[in-house]
Amino acid sequence: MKKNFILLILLGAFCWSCSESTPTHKSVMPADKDATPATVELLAKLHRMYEQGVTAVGHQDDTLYGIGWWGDEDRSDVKSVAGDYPGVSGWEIGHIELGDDYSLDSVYFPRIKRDIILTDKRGGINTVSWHLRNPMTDASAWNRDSTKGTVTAILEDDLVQAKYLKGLDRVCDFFLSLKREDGTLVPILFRPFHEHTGDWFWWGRAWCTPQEYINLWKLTQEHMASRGVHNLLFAYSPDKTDNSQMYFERFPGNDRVDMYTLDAYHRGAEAGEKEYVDNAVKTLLDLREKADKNHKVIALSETGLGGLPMVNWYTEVLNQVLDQTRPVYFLVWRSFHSFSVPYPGQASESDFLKFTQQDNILLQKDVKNI
Ligand code: BMA
Repeated sequence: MKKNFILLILLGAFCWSCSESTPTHKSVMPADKDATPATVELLAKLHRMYEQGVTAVGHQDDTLYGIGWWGDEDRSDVKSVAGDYPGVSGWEIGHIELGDDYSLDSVYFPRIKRDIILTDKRGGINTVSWHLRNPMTDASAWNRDSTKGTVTAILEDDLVQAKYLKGLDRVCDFFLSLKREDGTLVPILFRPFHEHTGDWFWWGRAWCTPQEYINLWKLTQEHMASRGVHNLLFAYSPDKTDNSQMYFERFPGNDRVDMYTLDAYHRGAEAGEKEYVDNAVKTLLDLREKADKNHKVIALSETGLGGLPMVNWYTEVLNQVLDQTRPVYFLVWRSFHSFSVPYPGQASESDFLKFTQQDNILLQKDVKNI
């Protein structure tokens, strides 16, 4: 009897510690408390991926264009080489805030909308970035010194704020237009004001205070919610930093963020390999520790080696990062003026195929089934 009693106590303590330290994906809710069921399910899927230690392949503008083609129906360099679309598809909506018909990357918005809906239907995950123009000066997202003070102006100057919110309304309309066949909305992983630890965008570190950045995030999130947009998960997405203090310096809070993600590129081919791997591993391990405490997941939201001058980059370099850190996805940028996924005939083709055939690397069908 006494033995059973002790066993019961031990079992109880064990279960209690499990529920304390590893809440199941079912218990994790999006930052948006009114998130749609599909958005809640997308977050649950990301947590399942995290728990299972798998990583989805991601590619920006994957089905829009590639090396040697533009605008073909449902073509994809990833699919041509690896047999399936990427698990995560990234899209860019810069210039939608202006009311333009096409993006800053010259893609018509109806085509982006079509491909997001199609990706979702096939079971893939969609993520969106937004290189919006400066609402104070009308200059591009990329910083000029004259853009200093833009975030302050959005927060404090009624006219600039009204212009920013008018642009944001167009973003809201776009997200609210992404409908599944049953009329519910496609869930999106939104990555606003990314790479703000650098100073190349007008929302960057050099041009506003931490509190101003956080207030811009809040203003944006609250305005979108007030417009009825509830199909978003929010990714906090700094560029590579020296330490996690800098990473979290402008963090809007765990109640406003669903994922900790990192943009970190491999530059300089062989010469830059160690720096890239060491920095990405260190940062992602730091993020994992914090993510585990705060019930978040981590991702490598932008990465790649432009032009793939190292033929076995995927199996020999990227794998070093992924094997040590297991982000839920990595995403390489668009195949336009450069490329970080191979295309048929390119030298890294067989390496990429070998890489994607690993059990813990997911393409679209794998993501669908998880
Ligand atoms: C950058 C470049 C630009 C592009 C921008 C937004 O990294 O690829 O050409 O306009 O991303 O997609």
